[in-house]
Amino acid sequence: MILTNATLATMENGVGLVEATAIRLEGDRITWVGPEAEAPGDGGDRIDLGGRLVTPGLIDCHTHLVHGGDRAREFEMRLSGASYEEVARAGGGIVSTVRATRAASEAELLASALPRLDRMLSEGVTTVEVKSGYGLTVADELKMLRVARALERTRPVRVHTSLLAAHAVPPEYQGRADAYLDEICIPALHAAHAEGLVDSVDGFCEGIAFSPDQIARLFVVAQGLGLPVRLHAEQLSNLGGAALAARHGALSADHLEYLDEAGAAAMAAAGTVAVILPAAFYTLRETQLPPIGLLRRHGVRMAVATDCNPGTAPMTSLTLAMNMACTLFRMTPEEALAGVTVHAAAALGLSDAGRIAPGLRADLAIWDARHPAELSYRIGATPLYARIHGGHLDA
Ligand code: DI6
Ligand code: FE
Repeated sequence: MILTNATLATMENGVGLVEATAIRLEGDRITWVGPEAEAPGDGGDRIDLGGRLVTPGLIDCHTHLVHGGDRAREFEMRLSGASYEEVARAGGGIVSTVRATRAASEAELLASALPRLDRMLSEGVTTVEVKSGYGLTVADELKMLRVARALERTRPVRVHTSLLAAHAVPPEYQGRADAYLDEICIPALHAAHAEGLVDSVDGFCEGIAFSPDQIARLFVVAQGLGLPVRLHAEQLSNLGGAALAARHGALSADHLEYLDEAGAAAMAAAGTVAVILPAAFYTLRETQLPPIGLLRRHGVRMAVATDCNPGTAPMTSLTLAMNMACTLFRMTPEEALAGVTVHAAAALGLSDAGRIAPGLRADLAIWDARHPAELSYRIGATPLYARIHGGHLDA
């Protein structure tokens, strides 16, 4: 297939916008990119894009897409004044999704995740990260990861899985977080790894979840298995989670509203990507802004993701996350686009996606737009024209 008359955002050296270009795709790879006039004349379908913008397929690098139930009632509670921490301490929050997820079969979890995934694909997403973390038993964490893998067999999308057994201490281990780590998280990690279900290991480092020492214990086991780590850090308070993640060579540290200078410097030194999650900030009506200027100053790469989850981010729109990152956090539209392409790929440790260049995967989004700023600018309307995953144009 040869795409002609395209305006490319290659995401190489910044946005890298070039007009009147052509791209040749063979199998699941991009094999040639260059000026229209030099486009190879050999066979294949030629598709004239009429000057439309082409970006790498979007990458949503932080989601809790697979989960049981919903939390609309908790939304109402918070509207009448309860804080996220109060809801959690009252047995709601993450733990109520744990009940619903444990009660659901793999088939039920898959069926409830697919409509959410389809909404993401309809906005040009070609790779999605999916976390466990609502099972909190060995069997239920593995069940969630199997469903995440099944998504990839059911839809044209690449799935990266993260084991997030260290998401919350379940009621049966209340006050015994270390025992939960030893008896559930670490055995779940070994079992999931043995089944090939886990691409990276995540945790929630927070007063209502796990301490830095506990997360460090888990990370040592992950690294022993050769698995990369990432961390929900500095979301509600500063426990030094970002620096801890960086010390373990984490791919990413995520949320980061309460990140300080030492944390940013540690992330920069380790090459850890900052994953910015504006939907959770918005839903919790947080007022502490993530320190975007500090991250820029230290040269920390910033990704942007939906955090799609039933509690703090009931959102499937990655382009709305881009809009929020710009409007709420003052990221630029170019930073937002890098955040869902090249830097999101880095957050997942992927070197063959997130840019447009020969040799990379043929994952592309084609937009009814001429300029990248249009993707962040619109609210609730995504100008996707077509999506290409692994060289296949969606029907
Ligand atoms: N931080 C979040 O924003 C989500 N998980 C986390 O560690 C919230 C998950 C939930 O409330 O269900
Ligand atoms: Fe999250």
